[in-house]
Amino acid sequence: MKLLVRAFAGCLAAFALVACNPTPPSADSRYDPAKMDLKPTPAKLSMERHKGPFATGDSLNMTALLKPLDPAPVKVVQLDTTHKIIEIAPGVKFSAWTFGNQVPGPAIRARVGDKIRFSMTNRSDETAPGLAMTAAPMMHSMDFHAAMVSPQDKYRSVAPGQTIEFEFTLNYPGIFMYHCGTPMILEHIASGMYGAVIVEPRDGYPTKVDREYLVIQSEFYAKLDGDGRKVDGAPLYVLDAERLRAAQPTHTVFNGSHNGMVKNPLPAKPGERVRLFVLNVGPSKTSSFHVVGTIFDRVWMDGNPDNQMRGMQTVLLGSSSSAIVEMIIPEAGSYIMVDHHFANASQGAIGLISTVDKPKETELEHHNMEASAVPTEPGAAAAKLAFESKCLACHSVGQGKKLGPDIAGVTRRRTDAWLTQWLKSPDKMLLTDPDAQAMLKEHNNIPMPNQGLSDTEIAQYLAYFHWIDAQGMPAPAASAPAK
Ligand code: HEC
Ligand SMILES: [Cu+2]
Repeated sequence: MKLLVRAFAGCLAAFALVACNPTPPSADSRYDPAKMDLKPTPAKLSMERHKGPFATGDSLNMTALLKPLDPAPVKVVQLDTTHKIIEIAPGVKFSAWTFGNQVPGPAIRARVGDKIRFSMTNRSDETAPGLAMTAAPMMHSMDFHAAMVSPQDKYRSVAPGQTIEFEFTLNYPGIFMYHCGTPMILEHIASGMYGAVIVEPRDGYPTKVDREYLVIQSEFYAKLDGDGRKVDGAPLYVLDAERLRAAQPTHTVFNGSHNGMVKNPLPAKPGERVRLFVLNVGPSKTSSFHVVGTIFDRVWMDGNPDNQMRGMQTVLLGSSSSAIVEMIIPEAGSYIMVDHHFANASQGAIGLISTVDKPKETELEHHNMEASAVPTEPGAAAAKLAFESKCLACHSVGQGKKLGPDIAGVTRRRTDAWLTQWLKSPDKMLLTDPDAQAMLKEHNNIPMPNQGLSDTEIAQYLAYFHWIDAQGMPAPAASAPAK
């Protein structure tokens, strides 16, 4: 009986909900296919190449700082493909393929109902200033997730020197990825060919904010060039196809650079409401996007306010997923954007929203600093990359103690033989070596896990450590006793 009554009451409540909150007709009509443009005109291909700038259009945004919406109902956008060297981390000069000559490519900002009139010349065969022929000219294409068009017509691959033009109307609001879709797609994306289209709802967003920024997460898979080529004296890095297929990035970054926006934080003032447009490009990793020190008041999945969640700590973004997150900056401070998959954050997916211009680096516990140059000796350079992906979670270079000691000065306090022993089997050393035991005690009895390193890798780490200590970095205050 009791059950019956309860069921009946539930029914009433459900009925009341439906009765009081009918879906407004306007909500339906926003998604009415009859009102969408599903008949784009065919793409045009020509041999007339664009000259001059690689990206033009009033709706384009080149940095994290977003311009307000350009009101023109037709957005004319030119994004050409180039091959150029970009710096993904201090000293890591990577042979990239781009849209609009930057990685990520420029972001298009528009609104539902706008038309995008797009054109692209494949300029991968050019050697303009700033471009380098480290990658052969090749086919490229453009795939807009914001469009509803035939992929075979609009997203076809175009040869070096060819220009493709097509138009489409924005039917849905959101933050949409664009990328090159030429096989191997994975290689084209990992080489830098991606960007974002921000599509506002027809009537704009339902909230007002003080700041708007774009944050794009992506992975790089870099290795030293097999031919030992150099750029301005620094070693050239190229795509590591093996790591790419194994989904083992060397760098995971925001807006194309390691620790992007740490040195130049996104400004905000206490009490302000900040809207971040976050896109995870991947190509192969998920982002657990979080901002240390505040809570996402609103999260609009895929950037559409109809997909709203409130009071979120973290937003989970698969490859090519996005979200608009809005938060209040409560008090003065530096609020740390991270991928809370900390293995990704330790590869450089870190940035700041800060109430001060230049926050002190030592105040940023989540910040993984590193030496600003790169060793020229290939073994040491390989170890630096490996160190950044495997060791930075527990060690810093010149930024003080983390779980383990600061590595700066380690070759002055230990002999090479001792370090070799340690890296080969820290577990055994902790059983037998008094200096290792003292170090363990100093580090809250947290033993360093055996890293399973080969003899070659160990020799490379030693070369890297010697290189660090040759840079003249001051030894940190709290370090292990000298040996
Ligand atoms: C999970 C945390 C962790 C990781 C990952 C880690 N270490 Fe350590 N490391 C430690 C700790 C903790 C110590 C201090 C000794 C102890 O407590 O076992 C240490 C000590 C060391 C030392 C000795 C430092 C000194 O001052 O004598 C070296 C060298 C070192 N680690 C290198 C590395 C390298 C290279 C890697 C990556 C391949 C690495 N560690 C990865 C935690 C870690
Ligand atoms: Cu491409």
